[in-house]
Amino acid sequence: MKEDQVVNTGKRAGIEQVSVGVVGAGGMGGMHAQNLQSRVAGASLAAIADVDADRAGKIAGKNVPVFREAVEMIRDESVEAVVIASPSATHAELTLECLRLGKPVLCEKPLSTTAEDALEVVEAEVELGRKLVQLGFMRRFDKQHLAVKEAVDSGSIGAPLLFKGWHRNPHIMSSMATSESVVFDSMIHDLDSVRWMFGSEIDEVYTRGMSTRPDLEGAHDLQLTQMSVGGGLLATVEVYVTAEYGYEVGLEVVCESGTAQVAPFDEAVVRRDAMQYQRIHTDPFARFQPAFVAEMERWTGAIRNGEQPDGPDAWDGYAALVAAESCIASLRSGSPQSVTVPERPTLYRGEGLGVVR
Ligand code: ISE
Repeated sequence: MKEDQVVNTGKRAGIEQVSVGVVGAGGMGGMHAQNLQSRVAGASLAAIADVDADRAGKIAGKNVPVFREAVEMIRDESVEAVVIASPSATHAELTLECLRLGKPVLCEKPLSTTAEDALEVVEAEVELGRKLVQLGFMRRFDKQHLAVKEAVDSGSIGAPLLFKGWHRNPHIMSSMATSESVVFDSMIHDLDSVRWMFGSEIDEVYTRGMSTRPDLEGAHDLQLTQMSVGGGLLATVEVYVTAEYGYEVGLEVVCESGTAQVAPFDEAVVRRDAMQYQRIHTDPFARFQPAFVAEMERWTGAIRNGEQPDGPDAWDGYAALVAAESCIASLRSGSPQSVTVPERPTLYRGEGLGVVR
């Protein structure tokens, strides 16, 4: 693709298939690559980049080129749009490279490992004057989370009061062996869910935690965060990354005259031998498969139509990181911490999935 033919300015509106390059062949990158190869309408896997070429090659198969260097793949003319699913510390710099080239980018959470670096991405996009970045907050595309938000926004159960979330992984992943990585890699989803569900910024957080096993060397694998939101609402979020029994993301929003909550599990209940059984998910890929496909189709659909993405954006990625850093400060200090997010730039005030009032 010629660099002047930026797909999202409408110059190439009406393109049939968006050719997407994926950076990272690990769990998330592999899942996105496979979705692009077989589930996402209107897009295809153009290339995959990973330092482990064998791992990337296993996903790519015969016809998809494999790159060792992410930047080389991003710059390749065959790549019209980019999914970044490499280690979190590389997200901001690779997103900036996509912005420099005018290429739409779906960046997995977190946008960066610091709010400061995420702000650099926001500033680069504001400078560009149009949005190219969508963040991988896929819960916003989960049918159950959308149904809860619809019930809350409808006013049919009164004004929202309290967000109660719980987020459990069966086991800690090697890259998540610190209290900080539990916040940046896991709790970041819950912080975005609170902002999105209430359409407001988080004002204050109070995070406490415990280390449930000696081999974690003090890392808080179970954390509880209380929040005040949007000048008067409340939220509590439990994140437990060594829950063992399975993978579960729960949510209940308590409103004035009712509540809305995601169903525990959407699997059949089997009764046998005076017992009943229901399968529980063991990873996010199974639980959120439809949401991952929906977020990708929303993103590539906007590209095909020559429009800016309207999903969770770089500002959402930045604001969640500001809150995450306050959670870490609270965990360390043992006291509540305020969350100070500057005024939202005009670029991020449009209507759409990503809007937080
Ligand atoms: C993982 O990186 C994800 O993004 C999952 O959605 C989340 O539930 C999990 O806690 C993270 O480790």
